[in-house]
Amino acid sequence: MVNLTIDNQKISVPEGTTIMEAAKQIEISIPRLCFLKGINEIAACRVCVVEVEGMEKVITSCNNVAKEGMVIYTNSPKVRRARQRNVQLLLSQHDCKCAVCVRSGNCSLQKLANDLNIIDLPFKERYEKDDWDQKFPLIRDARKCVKCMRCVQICDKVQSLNIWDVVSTGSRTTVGVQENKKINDVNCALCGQCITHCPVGALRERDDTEKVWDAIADSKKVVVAQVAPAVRAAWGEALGLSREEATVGKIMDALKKMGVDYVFDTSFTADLTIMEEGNEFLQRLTKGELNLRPMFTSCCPGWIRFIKSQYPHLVPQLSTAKSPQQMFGAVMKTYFAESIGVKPEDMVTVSVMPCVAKKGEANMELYAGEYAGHDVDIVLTTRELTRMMRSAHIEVDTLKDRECDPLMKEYTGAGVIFGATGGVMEAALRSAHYLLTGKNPDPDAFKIVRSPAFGSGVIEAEVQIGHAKVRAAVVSGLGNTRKLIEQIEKGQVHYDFVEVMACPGGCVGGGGQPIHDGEELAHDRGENLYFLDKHADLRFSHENPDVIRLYHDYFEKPLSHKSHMLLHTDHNK
Ligand code: HC0
Ligand code: SF4
Repeated sequence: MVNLTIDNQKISVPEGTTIMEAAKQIEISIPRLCFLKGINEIAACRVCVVEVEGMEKVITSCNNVAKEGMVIYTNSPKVRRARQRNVQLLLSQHDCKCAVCVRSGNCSLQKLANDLNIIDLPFKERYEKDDWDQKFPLIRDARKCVKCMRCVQICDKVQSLNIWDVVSTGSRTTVGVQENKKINDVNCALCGQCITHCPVGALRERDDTEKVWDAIADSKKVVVAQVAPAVRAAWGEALGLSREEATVGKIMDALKKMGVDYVFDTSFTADLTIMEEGNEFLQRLTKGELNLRPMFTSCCPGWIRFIKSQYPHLVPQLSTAKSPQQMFGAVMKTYFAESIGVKPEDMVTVSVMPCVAKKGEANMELYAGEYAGHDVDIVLTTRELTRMMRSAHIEVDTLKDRECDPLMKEYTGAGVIFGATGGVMEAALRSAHYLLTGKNPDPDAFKIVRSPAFGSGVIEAEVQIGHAKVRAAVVSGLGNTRKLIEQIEKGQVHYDFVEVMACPGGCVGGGGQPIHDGEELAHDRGENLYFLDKHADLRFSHENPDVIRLYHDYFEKPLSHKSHMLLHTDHNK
């Protein structure tokens, strides 16, 4: 143990403990900007400086360890002056137009400047400009980058893609796309993890909210929206609502108040996906199509971008099922449009997703049907949804729980858990059990595939369904996925069915969710979805009455010709 004094309090900590950690143990929170535990501990911002008695210069606390006899001050005049100066230097290379920044009110630099009582900038502002493709779903604004390196480290250490890098040298050292390339020319998965870990507004999603307002204002257009499972677990965080208050029914109410004509829950097509993908899996399992094993889930577009660029030879092993988002778009523009007597070209389909890659998925030519253009016309992130609510001056405490519209109103708990890692697998196993044995299992029979700590990596399970043994694996985070695939490729592990989600913890931890600097909330949000499933009236996708009717009235049966035309795709294209 090491004994030291911090702000006049004596403390003993294990050897190797950083000064920042030691201070935390006695409830002293040292300001920081670039620090991300275990991922970015490089003291790039120099905000976490402290004074050590006997040392002339202040030192950073995130990467210096506590030593025997140290006497430390975390808020002395010397520290305050140094910290202020360091933040002023950061501000001088940052375009401080907070009023026109998406992160205003949610920006760590803004908060620091305010907390440190910085009311003037003695340095000349000097920020870079960049020529960025504004149509790309991920937008970088070089003028706002403070070179904290978090994006570089997240993309490298957590997602294993190294899209960002330190470019140029000397005083021109900055962050940019690897090898000074254009973002379109590298293999960004669009997971958005660099956005949710950016402390300022240098990274964001493409704003598509105006397109939705235009569609709503166009009297010739019928606007039909869907809301993804994981959005319900997080939207309230941005508006100060508790988990209990922030129901999905209130999102539906808000969408209607904004002028959306019909509202649906993507959990409905999550159930439909289980019918298609579950049957496809059973076909591969029982027909012994060994060359196509393991079958990989295909609903996460970050994962699809990853497999296509990193392991193209494995693409045939993806399920051919479209994602629930795309299935819903296709069903809206066919079955639903026919039912309400609207031409598909007069319909605008909007999705609200916790994800940035869903914008890329919706834009793909692969998903432009013959009926009326793209399955999904506009994708909003959870953050964009809450911005729209604010700009529509909706008072959240006036929102009521509103059901989805008829025909595709129902959804099951199995559909809701799609939003957490392991959820797709669990939902599929529940229905596979029914399909193989004719009986429902206990709905919690396969909870082994739920991760006890979301984002901790891989979960493996061997489950018995009737006479069949299914070797399942669930993984989230692309770095974890890369490790798992390498093991599969080396023949070290063998699975029949693998669920992959690009974001740690699954969609609940998605790159389009509300941002809480440095705090990982995927676990809590996932628990929320499992709570909703536990209390749902229906917990098996195959029991969704609206899905059953959809097959009866329209698709006939899973994997029918019509299903193949509308609900499946060829990922090889
Ligand atoms: Fe997801 Fe989905 S579960 S990818 O995380 O499968 O974004 O929430 O909407 O499509 O349903 C995201 C969330 C979805 C889709 C569903 C799947
Ligand atoms: Fe890397 Fe994901 Fe950011 Fe793309 S979106 S640069 S893959 S972290």
